[in-house]
Amino acid sequence: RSAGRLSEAALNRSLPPKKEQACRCQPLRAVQKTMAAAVEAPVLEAPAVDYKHSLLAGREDYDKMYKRSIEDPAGFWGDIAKGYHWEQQWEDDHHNHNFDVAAGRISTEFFKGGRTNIAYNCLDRHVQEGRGDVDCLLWEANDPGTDRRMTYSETLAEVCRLANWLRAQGIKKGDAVAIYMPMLCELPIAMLACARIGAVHSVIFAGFSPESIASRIQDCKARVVLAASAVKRGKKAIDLKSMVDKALDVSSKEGFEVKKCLVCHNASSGSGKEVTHMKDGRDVWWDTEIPSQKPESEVEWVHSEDPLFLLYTSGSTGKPKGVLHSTGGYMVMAGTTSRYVFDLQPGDVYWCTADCGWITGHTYLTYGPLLCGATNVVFEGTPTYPTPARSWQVVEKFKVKQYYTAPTLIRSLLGSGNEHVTAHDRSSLKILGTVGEPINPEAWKWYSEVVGEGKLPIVDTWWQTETGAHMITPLPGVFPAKPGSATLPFFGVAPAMVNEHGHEIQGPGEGYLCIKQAWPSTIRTIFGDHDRYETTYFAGFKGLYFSGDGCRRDEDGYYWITGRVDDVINVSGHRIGTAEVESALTLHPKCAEAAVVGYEHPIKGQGIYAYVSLREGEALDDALKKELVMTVRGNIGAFAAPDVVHWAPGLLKTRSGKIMRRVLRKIASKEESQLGDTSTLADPGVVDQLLSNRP
Ligand code: 6R9
Repeated sequence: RSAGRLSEAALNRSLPPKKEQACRCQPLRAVQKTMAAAVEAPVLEAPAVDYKHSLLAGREDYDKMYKRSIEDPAGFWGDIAKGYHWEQQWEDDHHNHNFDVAAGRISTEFFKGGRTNIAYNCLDRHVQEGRGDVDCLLWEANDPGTDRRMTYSETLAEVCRLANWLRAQGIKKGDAVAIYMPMLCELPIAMLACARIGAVHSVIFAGFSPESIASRIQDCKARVVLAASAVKRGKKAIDLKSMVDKALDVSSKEGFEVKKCLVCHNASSGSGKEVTHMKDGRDVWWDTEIPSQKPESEVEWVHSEDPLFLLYTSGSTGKPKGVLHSTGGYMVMAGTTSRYVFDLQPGDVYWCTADCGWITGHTYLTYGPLLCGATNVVFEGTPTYPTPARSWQVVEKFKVKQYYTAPTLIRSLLGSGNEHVTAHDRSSLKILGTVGEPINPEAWKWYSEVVGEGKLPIVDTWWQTETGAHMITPLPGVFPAKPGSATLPFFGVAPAMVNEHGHEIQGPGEGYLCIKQAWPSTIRTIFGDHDRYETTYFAGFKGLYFSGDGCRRDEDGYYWITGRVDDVINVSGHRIGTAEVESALTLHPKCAEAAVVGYEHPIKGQGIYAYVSLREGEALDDALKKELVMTVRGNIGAFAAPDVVHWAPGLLKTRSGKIMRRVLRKIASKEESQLGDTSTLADPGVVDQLLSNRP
């Protein structure tokens, strides 16, 4: 076995048999436990905030609109969609969906027959309406002191130049283009250029390893890669181009050739062009190719259901799934949620700290805010560099009005001293948002009291890569918040809370979180594997989309998300499939088998806990631990590196050979007094061994 990319064998081991029941859920009992813990935690009162939403007068407005959105989705979304430019009107019966596997192919259609272009709606529309001189992108480099402003007109011109270059490479509507870039203005520009010509972008977070890049490029067959030379994150300079080079070598050996790689030289990384390796005939520089292109380019009018992008995300089994979103519905829901949840209006300075490599950066950095004509902060660095005050320096500098971040950042800041926050003028802030994982009451409180001085609404937005846009979320000033609750469903979203038999629970209670009917930005398919799409999301509970999350609903109908109930762990708001980490670990020649679970981590939310059993005669010393961690970093990316490696002489299997993850989770979270029933274990003695050799 080479230390190469995930071998077929390794992948197959973790793939479910076809049509296996989708939900490898934790039993509701386990879910209820975590929920009980959440409920027992002191319930905080949210301060009454004085915020006037520009579109909704209050709860009654919301109730009325919500009711119509569920009863008449075609009419509701049709009216909203009129606010966007359509080159061709959609048909009268534009909205259809089937969420029931027994009734045939799972499908969702919105605005069928309509033709539009999301990049046109993000840029040209504003320029034509006289907002060309409004700032579109405000870029802040990793190191303070370097920044860049681009107006809507300038951004449009840059997008057109790149669109022309892509066309010159033979990229046409429907072709995939891979993007591996840090947070430079060129990243949203690259996404918009693809959208302009109808190409399907696949952004790969610039932290994934060459192996991960290679498998994504090959899965979507991207012939062109848009990349950057390097990036500095905090003090650390990272050579990104060499990662791409390795990925393209791997692909090439496996018979897939990328024809062109356009490389953006990132001067803020501190290194000159000469240190970047460029392969003759394949690699070209952005700054020699793009400036000479024409600043206008024809718009490709695409059908509403034509694909817009692919984004790979981890599931509970197998290799990452290429989540596919289509154009019209995604556009309307991205724009509408941005407009209502952030109350975004043209010219508002808005900052989302997410990277475009994840869904939040797609919907709430590139598309949603630009559809609203907002001024978007694009931040290259880490929000705690050079000091924990950086976020608030940037807020003060650009006069940010809406700030959207992840609980993990809030947790890391709250320990580093309030003076970092209070020393900076935050009077421009009007709305604070969070996303990515459940926010604990302590973090909520600090965000509200210290950052918001008790005066700002907090929007705790629950959604997923698959949902494309906010699903359950507060609307500022419209209904009262409860710290830790994502509150109520957005327009068009019909949640269902079900028990393990798929029966819907009415009123207050606890269960698995599903959605009953299609919303405009519903995931349309898993690229290249519609079967897996149906099995993963729709086969578990009849007629419902299953989110993979557990939730509780209180007497006011508010939803409290309790986290994943499948084998997906959420590390600093990043989804990681335990199966992927296990496959990577077993690539190490000394590792016989691995089982990975999540455990509570004070900053990251969840940490990665890896149990490994070794080949005959091997012992787990510090050097081997390091090698195992490096194997994961090399095969997936640094963010998936296990926090704990625990030597397991046996992996706690039942007599039928199933790993008892429930017990492994308990041991990882040091709750050995609550191991529960272990009588079905093939060798119950392993439990004691595991407890006695804790790392
Ligand atoms: C947008 C995004 C999705 C998973 C999701 C859930 C968790 C996201 C949350 C939240 C509690 C919130 N999650 N937002 N949990 N409260 N406000 O993060 O997409 O990367 O696909 O992750 O994240 O567990 O299922 P994605």
